[in-house]
Amino acid sequence: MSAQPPAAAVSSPLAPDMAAKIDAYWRACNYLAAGMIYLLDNPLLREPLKEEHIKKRLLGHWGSSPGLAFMYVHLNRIINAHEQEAIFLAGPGHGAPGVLAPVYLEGTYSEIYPNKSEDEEGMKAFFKQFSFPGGIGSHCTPETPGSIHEGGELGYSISHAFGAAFDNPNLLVAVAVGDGESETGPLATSWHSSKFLNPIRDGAVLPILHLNGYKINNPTLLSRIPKGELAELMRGYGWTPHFVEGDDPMTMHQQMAATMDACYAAIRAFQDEARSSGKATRCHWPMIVLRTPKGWTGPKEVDGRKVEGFWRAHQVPLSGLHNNPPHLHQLEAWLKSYRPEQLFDERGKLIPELRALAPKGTLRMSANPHANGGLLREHFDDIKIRFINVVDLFKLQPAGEHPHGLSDADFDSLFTKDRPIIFNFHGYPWLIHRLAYRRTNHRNLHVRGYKEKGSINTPLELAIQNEIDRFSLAIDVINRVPRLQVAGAHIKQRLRDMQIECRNYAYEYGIDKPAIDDWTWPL
Ligand SMILES: Cc1ncc(C[n+]2csc(CCOP(=O)(O)OP(=O)(O)O)c2C)c(N)n1
Ligand SMILES: [Mg+2]
Repeated sequence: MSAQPPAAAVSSPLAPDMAAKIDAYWRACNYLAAGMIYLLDNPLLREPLKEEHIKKRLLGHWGSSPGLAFMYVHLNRIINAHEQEAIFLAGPGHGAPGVLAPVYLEGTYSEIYPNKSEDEEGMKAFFKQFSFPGGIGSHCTPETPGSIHEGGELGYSISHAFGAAFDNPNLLVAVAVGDGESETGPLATSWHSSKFLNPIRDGAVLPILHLNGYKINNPTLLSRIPKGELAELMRGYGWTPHFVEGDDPMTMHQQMAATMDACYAAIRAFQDEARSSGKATRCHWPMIVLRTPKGWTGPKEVDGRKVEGFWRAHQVPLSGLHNNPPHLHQLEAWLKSYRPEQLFDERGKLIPELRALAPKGTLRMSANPHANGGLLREHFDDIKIRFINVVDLFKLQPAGEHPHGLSDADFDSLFTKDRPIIFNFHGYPWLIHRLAYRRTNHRNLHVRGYKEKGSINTPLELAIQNEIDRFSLAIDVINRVPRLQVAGAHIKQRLRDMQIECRNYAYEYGIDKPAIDDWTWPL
C-alpha cells in the first residue's frame, strides 16, 4: 500500500499577543539553557561579556534543549487552558538544559533549592552549578523537579510514560522521544504499549517524536525516511501521527499550538466516549512528530562551519572561548539574540506577563505529585527521601572492577557517604552486598530481598514474609533514620497493625485486601 500523506495542522489558533508571549517565554528558556552551559558570572549580560564570566570547562548538551523547551512551553498552554494534570519525560534526558530552564522559570526550582532564587544571584548560582563539580549533571537526574526519567540509558521513555499513565485516569503524560533513541530495541517495541491503555481507567500518553535529525553526530533513520513512510510506520504501530515541521519560530508556534489543540481534543474525545459509554475500546491515540533543527536558534555557523541543524550542535556548539575574542563576541551576540533585557525584570525575575503563562501550584509539571514522591511523607512530611532505581546491578561495583561500575564519586553523590540506604531487591540480598562492599557507605546499606520464604501466597503476603513489603520498608526507614527512632514509635506500631491485618485477610480470603490491590499514590 502506498504511504498516505499525513494530516497537517492548518489553523493559527494563537492571537498575535499570545504568540509573542509564548515566543518570549521560549526565548527565556533558550537563554537560560545556553546560559547554564557557559556562564559563571554576569548572568543577565548587564555588562559586556568577558572571559572571566565564562566557565573554564564547557560541558552540557545544547542540541536537543531548544526543542524540549518548545514542547514544554506548548504543553503549559494546554495545561492552563484545560486545568489538565500533566507530567513531562525527556527520552534523551541529556537535553536537561531545555527542561531545567522552564522548571526554573515556573518557580519550582527555587522552592526546592532556595539558593537558586528567582533573581540575579539565584540565576548565577543556577548557571554555575550546571555541569560543574559539586553541581548537577546534564541529564534529567532525580534532582530535577518533576523528572521521573533520567534518560541516561536510551530506550525506556515510552515505557516509563505508560507506567505513569496506567491507573491514573486524569493524568496526561507527555514524552519527548529522541529520533536516535527510537533506534533502540526497547523504544521500537514500546510503541505497542498504547494497545494496553484503557481509556476509562488509565490516563493518556502523548509522545512527541523529536526529529532533530541526529543521534549525537550521526544521522537518524526516522529523520531520513520519507515523511509518508514515517506516518505509515506510526499508523502501523497504532498511533495517529500529527506533523509539526520547520524552523521559523512564529510559524512553528502557530503550528504546534494547533497540533496540541487537535491532539488534546482527540485524547479527550476518546476518553469521554469510553467513560460515558462504559465501553473501553482500543484507541488510535494521537502522537506528534516534531521536526526541528538540532541546536535550533543557536549559532548557524562557527568558523565557517555549519552548526545549527547539524551534529556539531549536539553538545557545546561554540567552544574555544578563551583567548578568542571573535568567539567570545559571537557567544555574546547569540545570548543577546534572546533579548534577556525584555524577559527579566530589574531583580532578574521573569517579568509578570510571562510568569502568568506558567501553570500554578501542582499543575506545574515540575511540581506534579505524580512525579514527586509520597509514602512516609504522609506521617513525616519533612523527611527527605531519595529514590534510586538501579536497573544495572553492575553499576554498584567500583569502576575499576567492572566497565559499567560507577566511580566512587558518583556512587557517593547518589547514595551519600553517611545516610542510611534501604535497598529493596527482588533476589538474594547477599548479592548486593557482594557488589557494593567496597563503597564508602556500605556500612549503612541495608538490603531486603528474597529469604526463601513463601509457597502459596498472595503477592503482598509473599512480600511480607520476605520483609520487602511497603510496611516493612517504611518500618526499616523509621529504624534507620536517627530522628525517627524516637518520634516514629507509634507510626511503627500502626504500620505493624496494618501489616497483620493484611496478612490475616489473605489467610482468610485467599486474596489481598481490595485497598491494597486498588491502591494508588496518594495525591
Ligand atoms: C542504550 C544506549 N545506547 C547508546 C547510548 C549513547 N548515546 C547517548 S545520547 C545518544 C544519541 C541519542 O540520540 P537522540 O535520541 O536523537 O537524542 P539527541 O542526540 O538528538 O539529543 C547515544 C547513542 C545511550 N545513552 N544508551
Ligand atoms: Mg536526535
